[in-house]
Amino acid sequence: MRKLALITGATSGIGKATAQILASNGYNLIITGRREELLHELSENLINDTGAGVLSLCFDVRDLTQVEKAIDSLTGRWSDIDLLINNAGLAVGIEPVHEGVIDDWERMIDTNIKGLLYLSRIISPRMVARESGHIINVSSVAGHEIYPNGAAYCGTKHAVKAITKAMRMELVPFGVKVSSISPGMVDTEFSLVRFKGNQLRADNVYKGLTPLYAADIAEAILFMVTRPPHVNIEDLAIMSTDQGSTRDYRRR
Ligand code: NDP
Ligand code: 8X3
Repeated sequence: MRKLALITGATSGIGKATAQILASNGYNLIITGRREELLHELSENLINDTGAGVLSLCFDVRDLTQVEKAIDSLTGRWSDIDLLINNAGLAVGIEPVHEGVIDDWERMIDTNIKGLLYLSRIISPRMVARESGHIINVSSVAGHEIYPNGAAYCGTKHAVKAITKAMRMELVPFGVKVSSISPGMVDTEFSLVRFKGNQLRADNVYKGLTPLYAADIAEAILFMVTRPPHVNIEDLAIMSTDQGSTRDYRRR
């Protein structure tokens, strides 16, 4: 029988690639994001290409009412989620704290931290009741390292690391796995969002090096979810060969 995964932020990048690989490897999916037309397009493609059952839910993870309404609407075969992937997230802005844009900070904190907590709060009780399930939080190298002009974003990903560890301790008694994955630079819409639509600045991030691609992270997530029941990957850190740290790159 196919397992059921819910992926936040499946309209693009890592979330979309993860949806594709999980649908091809025996999962039914609930895909979520704010861009409804992209969800529909992905849903149709996944159903046609893989035969997976796919349901799309359009909501903003920052809005608790929307999150509750969406998850409460799940019934029957869509209600018992085996795998929650808290992937929706963003960096926005690249200013030092003394020039920081408060709205940018609020977007990052509300999405990367509060959204992840909302989804986990609403979905984990059913996992606890069934004494099975797996939650994977998409963290970052920015949850392990810090860099100037990244105070708020690095802060959110350090928070994801702390939340993941605490959640793991809390859910161990119920046989629910909690993991995180911590990628370095991945070529997605991430930089376009960080630079507020400035394509040139976004392209420069990946110039002269080979970054990770979303499919690389999706493959790692597939590895994490296909470990035997007694194995839980605590955190999987993954960098491109051309990246040494958040500040060291090999560019040619
Ligand atoms: P993308 O910008 O390509 O994808 C981000 C996804 O998050 C989109 O599907 C977007 O969907 C969704 N999203 C953003 N805000 C919200 C919101 N408020 N409500 C619901 N969905 C939201 O970036 P990535 O794929 O790279 O990012 C995915 C995760 O990976 C993030 O948590 C990011 O921090 C992390 N990460 C990325 C790295 C990178 O270098 N790319 C490196 C390390 C970690 P929509 O716009 O439709 O709502
Ligand atoms: C994204 C990677 O180095 O831009 O999480 O913070 S980095």
